[in-house]
Amino acid sequence: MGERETVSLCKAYEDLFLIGAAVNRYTLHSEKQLIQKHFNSLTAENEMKFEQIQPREGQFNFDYADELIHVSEQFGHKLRGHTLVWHNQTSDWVFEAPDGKELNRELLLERMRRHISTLLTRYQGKFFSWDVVNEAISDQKGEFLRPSPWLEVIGEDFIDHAFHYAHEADPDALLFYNDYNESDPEKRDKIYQLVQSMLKRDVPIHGVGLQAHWNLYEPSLDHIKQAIEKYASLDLQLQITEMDVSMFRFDDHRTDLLKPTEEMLEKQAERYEQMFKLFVEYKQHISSVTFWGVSDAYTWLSDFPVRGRKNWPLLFDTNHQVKPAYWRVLDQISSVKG
Ligand code: HAH
Repeated sequence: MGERETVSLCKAYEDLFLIGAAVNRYTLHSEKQLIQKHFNSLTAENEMKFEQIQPREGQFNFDYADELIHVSEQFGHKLRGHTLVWHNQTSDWVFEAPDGKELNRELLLERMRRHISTLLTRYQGKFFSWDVVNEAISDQKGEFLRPSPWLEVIGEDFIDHAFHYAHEADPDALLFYNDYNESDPEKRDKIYQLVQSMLKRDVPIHGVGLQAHWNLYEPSLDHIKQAIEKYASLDLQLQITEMDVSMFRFDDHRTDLLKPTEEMLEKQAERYEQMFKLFVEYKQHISSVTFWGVSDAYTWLSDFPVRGRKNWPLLFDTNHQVKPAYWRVLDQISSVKG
C-alpha cells in the first residue's frame, strides 16, 4: 500500500469552522509551508499582548502585527486578535501612578480605552475577532473574579468597560471573553454566570473563547461536552482559541522523556479524535478552532509549567511531519462528508 497523501486540514473543515494557529515572529517564517497549507486563520502568540504592542505609554510597536496582516493577505488567512485586557504580560507602567498624580479608576479606564481604541481603529476590518478580556475568572473555589490591578483599581465593571470600548472602536469585530480551565465544572459555571450577566446588561459580547489547553488525561470528554453545551446555551458563538494536548498532566513534572512513546502518540491521537468529534457535533455553535502553535518544533509548553522540558502537543511533529493525531482529526471530517 502506498503512503496516504496529506491534505489541507482547513480545506477539509472549510464548511464547518476555521482552522487556526498561533504564530510568532520566528514560526511565521520557519513554519511557513504548514501555515499556508493547513490553516486559514492566524493569531499572534505574544506580539500583540499589551507589554509588546504598547511597551511605554503612547508608544506603540505595530511592526509584527503589520507583518502578520501582510502574510495573511498574501495567503488568505483570517485573523484573531489576542489579547486586549489581561493580568499578565501587561506593561508595569499601566498600573503605575504618573508623577504627582494618583492612579485611580478614571485614569486606568482612560489607559484601557486608549489602548483598545488605538488597536481596534488601526486594525478595523483586519481582525475579525478579538479576545477582549482574558482570564478574569478565578481558579480558586468560592472566589469569582481573579484578583488583579484591573479589578482592584477599577472594580468589577472593568470587564464591561473593555467590551464597550472595543465595540465603539470597531462595531463589526466579534468580541470574545477567553479563558482556560474552561471545562472545569466550577470555573465553567462562573464563566457562564459572568457572560450571562453581561448579556443582561447589554454589554456587546459575541462569544466565549475556550482556550482548550488540554492533556492526555484531562479534562474528561464529559466535562468538555458539558462545557460546550452550557456556553452554547448562551446563544453566542464559541471559538476554541488555544488548543493543545500536552503529553503530561498539569502537575506532572517529569523531565526524563526525550521523545514521546508510541503509546503516548496513540493516546494523543485518540484524544484529538474524540475532541474533534465533539467539535463536529457542535459545529452550529463553533466558528473556529485555533491551535496554540503549528508544530512540535516550537510550543510554549516546552517551557511551561516545567522550564526547558520538551512537549509534543500539536498535530505536526518536530520535523513538520504529520502525527497520528493529524489523521484522526482529518478522518472526523470525512465521516461527516461521507
Ligand atoms: C494562555 N494562558 C494565554 O492566554 C496565552 O496568551 C499564552 O501564550 C499561553 C497560555 C493559559 C494558562 C494556563 O494554561 C495555565 C496557567 C496559566 C495560564
